[in-house]
Amino acid sequence: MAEPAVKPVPSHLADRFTKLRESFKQKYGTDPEFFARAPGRVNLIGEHIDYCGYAVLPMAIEQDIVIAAATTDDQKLTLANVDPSFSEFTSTVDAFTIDKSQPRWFHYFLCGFKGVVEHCKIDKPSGLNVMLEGTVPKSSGLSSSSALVCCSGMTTARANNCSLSKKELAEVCTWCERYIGTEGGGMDQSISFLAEAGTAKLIEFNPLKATDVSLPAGVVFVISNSCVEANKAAFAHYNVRVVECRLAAQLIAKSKGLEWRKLRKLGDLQAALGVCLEEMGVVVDQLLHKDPYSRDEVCKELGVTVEELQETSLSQNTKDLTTFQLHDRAAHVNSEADRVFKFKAVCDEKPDDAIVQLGQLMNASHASCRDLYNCSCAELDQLTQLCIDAGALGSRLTGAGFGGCAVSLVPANKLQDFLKAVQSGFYDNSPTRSKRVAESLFATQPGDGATFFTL
Ligand code: ADP
Ligand code: NG1
Ligand code: MG
Repeated sequence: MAEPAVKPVPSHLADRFTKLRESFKQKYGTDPEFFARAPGRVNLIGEHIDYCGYAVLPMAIEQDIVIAAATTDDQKLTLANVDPSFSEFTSTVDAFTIDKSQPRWFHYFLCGFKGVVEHCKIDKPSGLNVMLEGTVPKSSGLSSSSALVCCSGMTTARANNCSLSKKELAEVCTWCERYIGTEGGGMDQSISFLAEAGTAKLIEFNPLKATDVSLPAGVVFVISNSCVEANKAAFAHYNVRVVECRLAAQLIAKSKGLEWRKLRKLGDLQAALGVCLEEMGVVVDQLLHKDPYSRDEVCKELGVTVEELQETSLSQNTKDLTTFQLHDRAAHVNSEADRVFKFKAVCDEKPDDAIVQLGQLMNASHASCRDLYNCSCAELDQLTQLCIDAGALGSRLTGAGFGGCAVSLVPANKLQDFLKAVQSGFYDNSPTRSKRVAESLFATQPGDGATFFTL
């Protein structure tokens, strides 16, 4: 597979890139050598299952992170942001730390930088002057963090003349974003690199594979932001879910006589058991109880001490957890994985009621995220219901949740009425939300993946 394409700046982005180039020049006194662009994404279906090894179905959005960069020969990294609320960071290329306990914007850049330097075994990384601009709403489930990490990774590769394919970059950026502390599954980085304009993608993992999914005609996907921010690295909620899924897999593996320590994903457990998703649902119901598990019970079932449990299964910010919800998390993952394949099948086969079926799958996904995965919030539940009342065929939270955006499937001929109703129902009556309505409520098309732009 090819490296990210190098293209001239397209005419519709000319003004934006001219401004970015001027900001760069003002700060550093030279022109940038190149621009890198990595998009955010909206996940249409398949939430919180990538880290369990299951396929997901996202598309890239127009909003992105763009970096103007130039190499330097002084081994210095200078990271500046056009948004003055993100203060400048400087360091030498080999003397920085990524502080998981206090994630700052430049730590995401450093994740991508460190990942590529390690992967390509670059002895003496080139110094870099960077000016960054982002349009992905932050901490809103549209993956601003991964767009930033991906943009940094590709910038670092190019600055050091390392040729990495889009797939390699996706894989490197998946593991290196974990330096910030979140144990993500790879959906965001994969779609940021592998997206193509005009098509959503089924993303499968291990091995990484992206397959076109052609969406039915006559409908549009609309994003609406609940305006509740949820920073995934600053709080443990995200990793708690990852760990609960891991323990669910390990407890089932143990009771089935499998080597449980090696099994870390529900998808791998399913493969080891050689059962289909439906049968896997039965296994989950039979072997896990609905009440939360105490840490002592988990240790007893696995036959380990608390210290061993921390070592084998928990992460830094989840090591002190004392209760785990296992049944409901595994039940969500299992049913959500199934909905992804159903969604893809409806898109491929396009039955007469395709759009109605897609809407129903999205609604079921939201209900499962809300009731089994507990990753919605009151504002998102209100917003998705309002979207349905305003004419959407389906509406669900997108991304990690706990706040952030909903995605709704809307008949194209009802789009204007839909936007009006959601604006008046959710945004107009709140001064903070109404200020942000333009960037918070918009229709979106499947966008292109990461590219370099030349001056
Ligand atoms: P998301 O759902 O958007 O990926 P995360 O909580 O994972 O949310 O990441 C959000 C963090 O990414 C922000 O707190 C900030 O540190 C960083 N970030 C995102 N966009 C930008 C930007 N334009 N400039 C600087 N940092 C950004
Ligand atoms: P967001 O909400 O964009 O940070 C996160 C994860 C994904 C995936 C989704 C939930 C990272 C980088 N991203 O996305 O891998 O698990 O939540 O489906 O951890
Ligand atoms: Mg993120």
